[in-house]
Amino acid sequence: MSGELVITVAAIGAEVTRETQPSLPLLPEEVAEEYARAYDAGATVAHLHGRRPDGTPTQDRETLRAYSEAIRARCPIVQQFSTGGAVGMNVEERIEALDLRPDMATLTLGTCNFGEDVFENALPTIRTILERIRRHGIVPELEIFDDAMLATADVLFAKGLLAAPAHFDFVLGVPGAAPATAETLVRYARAIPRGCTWSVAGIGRHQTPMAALAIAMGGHVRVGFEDNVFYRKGELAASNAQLVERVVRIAREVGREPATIEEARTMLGVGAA
Ligand code: KMH
Ligand code: ZN
Repeated sequence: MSGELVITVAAIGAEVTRETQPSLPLLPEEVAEEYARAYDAGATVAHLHGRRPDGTPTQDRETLRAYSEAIRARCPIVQQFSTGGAVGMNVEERIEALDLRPDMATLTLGTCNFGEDVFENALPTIRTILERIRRHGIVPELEIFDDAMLATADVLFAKGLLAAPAHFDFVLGVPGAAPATAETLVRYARAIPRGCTWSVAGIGRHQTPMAALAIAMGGHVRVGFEDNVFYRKGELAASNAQLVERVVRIAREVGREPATIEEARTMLGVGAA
């Protein structure tokens, strides 16, 4: 079975509320505690969204700075800023914190339905985000929500705007985008350019089955409250760390170990903490 497993934890998101998940971290010290516990459990990448103290989503620089510094004081987890933010944010708001030079930033390669909403990533938006990512020397993570985004990836690789090795994240099970099925995951894993790595983020009840498939296939995994607030049907997850711990148990049962922070940084092409 192939190599060490990189586990990304998406502990915050833009849509989950304290009403649906009372343990959702909002303040910098809560966020740092949540990511430090997830790191101790085996996660090596922190996918980060900003929230105001009242829970309102924001990608504002000072919020992300406070989160980033608080996390860094607790653990050397790879820090990955969202540039997706929340539906309806304008592109400048989505990328204003990138001048803090996080290790990584997401780049969604197209527009898709997102439940009742539309997650807008027209080509000019993609180009603007990619230009800012490159300007600051940040490693992109390419977010794929449906088939058309893979076609856009092909175009960007062909034009030399993206190059292997790159890391993809398949976000599967968003209502209105690609379904979280084994068929989709196998097809997507085969479709990306040679030399690239991938992870899967299964939404809601799909989180654990998608993680198990990815582990068996040699891919990597994202879990966390952003994508799923339950531990099992009818039972809320107690913490993001609890979700990471389950992934680590599944991985060890099939002969994979969670990556060390050095292994994760090397695989993703990010420098030392
Ligand atoms: N909140 C979603 C609309 C990302 O972080 O890059 C977009 C999102 C993607 O979460
Ligand atoms: Zn996100």
